[in-house]
Amino acid sequence: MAEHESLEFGKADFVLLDSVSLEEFMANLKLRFEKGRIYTYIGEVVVSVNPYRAMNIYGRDTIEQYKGRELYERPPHLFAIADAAYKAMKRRNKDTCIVISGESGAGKTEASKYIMQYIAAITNPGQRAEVERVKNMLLKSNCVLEAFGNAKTNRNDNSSRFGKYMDINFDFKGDPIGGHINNYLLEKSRVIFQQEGERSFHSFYQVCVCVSVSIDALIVLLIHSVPSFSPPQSSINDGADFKAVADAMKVIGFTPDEIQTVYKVLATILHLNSKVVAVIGVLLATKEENVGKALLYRTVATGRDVIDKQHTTQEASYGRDALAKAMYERMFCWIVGRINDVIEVKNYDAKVHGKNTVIGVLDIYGFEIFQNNSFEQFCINYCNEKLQQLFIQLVLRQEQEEYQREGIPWKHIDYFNNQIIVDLVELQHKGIFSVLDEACMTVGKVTDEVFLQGLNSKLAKHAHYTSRKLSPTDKSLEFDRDFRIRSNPVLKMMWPEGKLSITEVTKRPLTAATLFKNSMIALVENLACKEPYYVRCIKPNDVKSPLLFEYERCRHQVEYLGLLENVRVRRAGFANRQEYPRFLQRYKMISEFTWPNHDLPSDKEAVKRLVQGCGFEHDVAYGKTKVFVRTPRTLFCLEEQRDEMVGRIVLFLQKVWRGTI
Ligand code: AD9
Ligand code: MG
Repeated sequence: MAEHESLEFGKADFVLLDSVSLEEFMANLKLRFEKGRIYTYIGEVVVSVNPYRAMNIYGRDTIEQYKGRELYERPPHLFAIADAAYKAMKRRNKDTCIVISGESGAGKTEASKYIMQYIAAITNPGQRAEVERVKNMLLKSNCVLEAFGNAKTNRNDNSSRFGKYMDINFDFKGDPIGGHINNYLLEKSRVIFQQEGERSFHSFYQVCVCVSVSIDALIVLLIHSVPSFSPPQSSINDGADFKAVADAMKVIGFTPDEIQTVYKVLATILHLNSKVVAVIGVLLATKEENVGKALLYRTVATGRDVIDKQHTTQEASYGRDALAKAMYERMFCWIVGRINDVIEVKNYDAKVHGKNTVIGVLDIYGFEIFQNNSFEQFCINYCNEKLQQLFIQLVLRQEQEEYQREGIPWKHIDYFNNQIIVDLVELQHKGIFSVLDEACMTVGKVTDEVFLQGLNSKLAKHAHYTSRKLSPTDKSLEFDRDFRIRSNPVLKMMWPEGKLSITEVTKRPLTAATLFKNSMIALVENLACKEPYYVRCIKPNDVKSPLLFEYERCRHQVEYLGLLENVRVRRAGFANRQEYPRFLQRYKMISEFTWPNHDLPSDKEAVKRLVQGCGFEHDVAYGKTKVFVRTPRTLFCLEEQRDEMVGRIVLFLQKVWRGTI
């Protein structure tokens, strides 16, 4: 008996549980975790529990076992989902996406890297040099982005502090030819503040521990003269990581000047935090007075003129912090942009090469609650709510709606519709973001109180709103517009704006909240038009232990991820559905009634005859426009028969060509 069918390791698919209850679900999850089986299916969804130890299940031999195989043939694995997404893309020309969700530290980023490694390993059998180059860059980009966008938090030593969506583009052969990265709201407040036990972004520590000759002697000196910057103890090897990142940047194609400038910006930010204006002048090759001006004045519009207005002491220190944050954010976005320059597909001619399809991989920052939560935590958690809503929409609601539309008998299954939470945050005029925008537009002083009053007056009656005190709003947009650097060409790319005109100064920039909301809406729209595959990550405990399965902690995640509802819908439903003409097109060769063409009154009738002939009637339902297949096994049998027939037909044709028939 194959391992995934053995009871010793529990059920490989939650759909196969004897009865669907939370207790049974949890017992199976726990048993599998304890037996080192970290992956379990719900149909095509992979549930993953972070093992917190190195697992010997990602090597070349394992990859070979999953390559080209159907989902149910092997024990559950990320590779099977990656393969399913790849096959859908290659066989059916579909754009697909893999959405990885779960709370902070649950294993999303690791999963996304294994998925990318798998795709890299199974493609380009012809070893084309250009494709190998692209693959190498896509993989190396992770290393660079993690250095600048990840940090140690109390929940995760390598926590993603930005959201990442990466498209991998494939040519008609199914080989990767490029990619594109979208990044979402970097948690830039980390540059100036970290909670007890946490760190700033890895890049700062890497640049600090390194005394490498690869950095200008002057910069090294200046970095080491930063007062009061000693990284907290951690298991992270910043020295080794520094070398890996520097190497990855070189491979991707960052020039020596660009790399040096990145170090300069890091050093500048470190110094900004220590208030040394003169040093910054040297690092950024800008006049000392410019630095002083950027920190002590802001550009405002009076009538038809633009003037520089001096800050109060408090404003100036706020401005300094805002500048440090903005510099880091701009550098980060520039790095992403540079990577995109290199990996983006150029000159692809669809007429010559066929459709260029994509697999998108989404790895966002996980849901988190700290003791003090800033605007960024709010955005991170909103993003998670939005993705949960997409999951509900695609997996649960659409599934049920389709059965109703197609006239298939169906018993409705209740689930929590997350839309109400998403609306609370993003609804025009009434949502939290709108209230925040309004508060920011209030003439005079924008205070927390104005915002809180707005929330209380607009949302008091909302079932999911509780009033509380919130942290200050982010004003960095106002400050970073004022900082203009002219002498360093790389820095100019990070600050492309020239001198601000009157219209630009008076124009109200979109708030960070609105920008984020818009980017999330666009993200969800983009995901919704692709064929989605899901990885649902669970964090077994809060102490990073490979042995501990904290029952309550896991149960909570199973509940809020809606996994039980997922099992119920899946059990009641059908694994696969296809429109009649499409189904016929794929399988018509396996029945004498349909090959090469049928003479029945409709495609639906023809499909019925085909299915009858194969003896699968009990496992199939006929909708108005589609045929529904309940279990994947039936589909595999159809696929096998098809393969066999296609093989025979090819053999026959070869004989005809050779003239032996
Ligand atoms: V966050 O929302 O970015 O804070 P993630 O991304 O969900 O979070 P991450 O993938 O970074 O979590 O995993 C956290 C840590 O768990 C890793 O650094 C590993 O030490 C550990 N981990 C996660 N997945 C695996 C795995 N498949 N095998 C071994 C793992 N260790
Ligand atoms: Mg992560």
